[in-house]
Amino acid sequence: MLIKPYGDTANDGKVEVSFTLPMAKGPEATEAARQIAKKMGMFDPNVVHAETIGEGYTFFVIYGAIPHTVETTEIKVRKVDTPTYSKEQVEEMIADHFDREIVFVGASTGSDAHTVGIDAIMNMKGYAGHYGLERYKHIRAYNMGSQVPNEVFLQKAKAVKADVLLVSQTVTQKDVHLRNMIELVELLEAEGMRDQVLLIAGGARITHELAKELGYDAGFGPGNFAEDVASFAVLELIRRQKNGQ
Ligand code: B12
Repeated sequence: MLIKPYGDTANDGKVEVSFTLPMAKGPEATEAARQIAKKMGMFDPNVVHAETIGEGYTFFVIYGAIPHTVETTEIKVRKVDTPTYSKEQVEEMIADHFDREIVFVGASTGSDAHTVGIDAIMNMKGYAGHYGLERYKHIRAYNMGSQVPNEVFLQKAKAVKADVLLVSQTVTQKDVHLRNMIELVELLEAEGMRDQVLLIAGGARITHELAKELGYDAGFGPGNFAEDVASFAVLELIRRQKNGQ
């Protein structure tokens, strides 16, 4: 099915975009914003909001329409395809298949200072009504916080015999965090540990596809919670156990 964005009526192509221009607020800045919107492919762009956000800078919101469509039947997304179980179901699966705790070690690694994502997944109190891994029975969860060098992360993983490594990365300037993620895979391989752990990435710009490309077992972006990660990890560990891996 061919679809277009929807505003007032189906397939009218209406979209809203926002950006900042390095110009003081005024008629010329508004016209500059309109011209940028037109160059982006919008027709009938309407500057619906302009606000000074510092000397010589104006923030704009533009409403307009675009001609582009997408064919939904042709969309293919590489995604984690395991089901999500509740905390209690995950706990039961661990109890049924393992006679020990499953050990998770997580951190925001490298120079990354964003902690809220990894805390959302791991912290006892959880996030948005979803308890974190620290609260799960039969799971031992170590949250190392942020700006953890890959070497230190690896040492901890070794010391506590981690089953699952959780890497939180907010992919920022010049893709420095992608290089950091790859470096961890290389370190694990050099230590002969890559096959012994489940390596899972997450963060604002992380997709399953990107994580797989970088050599991880899975990737989880916004909208995922502890039970999504725990379900994937425990099902995968059970699968590997069955295959003698
Ligand atoms: C708070 C914040 C900060 C705080 C962080 C404080 C802290 N203690 O965490 C501070 C001020 C330090 C900061 C700094 C910077 N930030 Co900042 N920050 C944010 C902000 C506003 C919110 C991020 C957040 O907490 N989200 C809430 C959590 C819950 O969401 P989440 O991280 O996506 O996590 C979810 C999933 O992704 C997933 N998940 C996350 N991690 C993991 C890990 C695993 C293993 C799994 C399974 C799942 C998972 O689960 C979570 C729950 O669903 C965002 C903008 C925004 N509104 O998103 C920018 C943002 C992330 N920051 C950004 C930038 C650029 C920076 C700086 C580089 C800015 C600068 N020039 O200095 C620095 C980098 C500092 C550093 N060394 O890392 C950009 C990143 C752009 C990009 N390309 O991705 C953003 C998007 C802002 C923007 N629009 O430009 N930031």
